[in-house]
Amino acid sequence: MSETSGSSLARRSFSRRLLAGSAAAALGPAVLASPASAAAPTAAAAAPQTSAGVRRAGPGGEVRHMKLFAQKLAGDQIGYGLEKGKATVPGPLIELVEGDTLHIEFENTTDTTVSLHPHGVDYDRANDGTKMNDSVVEPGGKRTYTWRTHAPGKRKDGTYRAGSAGYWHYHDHIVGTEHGTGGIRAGLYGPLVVRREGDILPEKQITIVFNDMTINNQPKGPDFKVTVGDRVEIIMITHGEYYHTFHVHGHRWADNRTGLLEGPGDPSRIVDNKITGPADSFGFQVIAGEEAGAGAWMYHCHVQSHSDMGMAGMLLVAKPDGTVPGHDHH
Ligand SMILES: [Cu+2]
Repeated sequence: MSETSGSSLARRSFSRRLLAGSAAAALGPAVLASPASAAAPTAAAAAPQTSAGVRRAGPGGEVRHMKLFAQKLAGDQIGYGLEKGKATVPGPLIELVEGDTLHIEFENTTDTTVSLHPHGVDYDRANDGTKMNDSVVEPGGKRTYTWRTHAPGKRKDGTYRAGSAGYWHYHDHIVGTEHGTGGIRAGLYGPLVVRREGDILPEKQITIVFNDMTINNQPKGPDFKVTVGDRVEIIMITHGEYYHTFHVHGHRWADNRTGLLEGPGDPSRIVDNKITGPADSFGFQVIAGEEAGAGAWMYHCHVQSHSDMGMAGMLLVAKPDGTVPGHDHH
């Protein structure tokens, strides 16, 4: 798909995800592939279709199971993967709907102690993924981590309790230091999306992680290819030592939970640039090329010295025939 040089690792994972073609394939292979019961509908499959063809998240409440492996990769990197030998940086996209429970059968195939610590979802001490709470995994070891989620509601005292929905992430919390500083630096991180029933589902998904001065642990930002008119979800996560700003050309989004407006009176601010610091995460959906048309649209950190040092890549919005106007294919 893209013609840039650099590590092919993350690009391969994106190619697999994006070129799989169908929306179902692009939607959280980790979770949707393995519901508790084979007969149980997945969130995507259960999604009712509106007249406009927009698919929405079905009800939560599923008990889901998945396997996750930690694995050494080339160049001192370490990644999470759904299968042995298939780890990627970032790790696989995990998607849930509020009310879902996820059991993750985690196996550490590396020669160092690793863990899995999530943001945003509910977990108890045994599932914290920290040394302090004795929930890390020795080399060769296995452990099942359980994450729970809940819908918003009212507490008994009448105050409002937030739901779990959001653009979150997971990462190691033990490699290098008890904060997982070495693990995160090596690539042990990935995206986690929790939807609310009724949320609009995307057709294509892209994960962009600013990790120190890299994007997805690549010195130059990877390119992502979509087709004009695709409903594209960008999941943006930051890790490491620095603050960045995320900017994408030709597209804008609402600075709220979903990145989408809920109606003409929605007061959410529309942005095309957002400051982001370590462990921040946000996401949004755009219609690829809706105003800008097909073309090579840059995304980058807008701290000038950072973009100059390589923190930039392309959102390649192809015409239906697959060509990207103005894009050099060498
Ligand atoms: Cu930056």
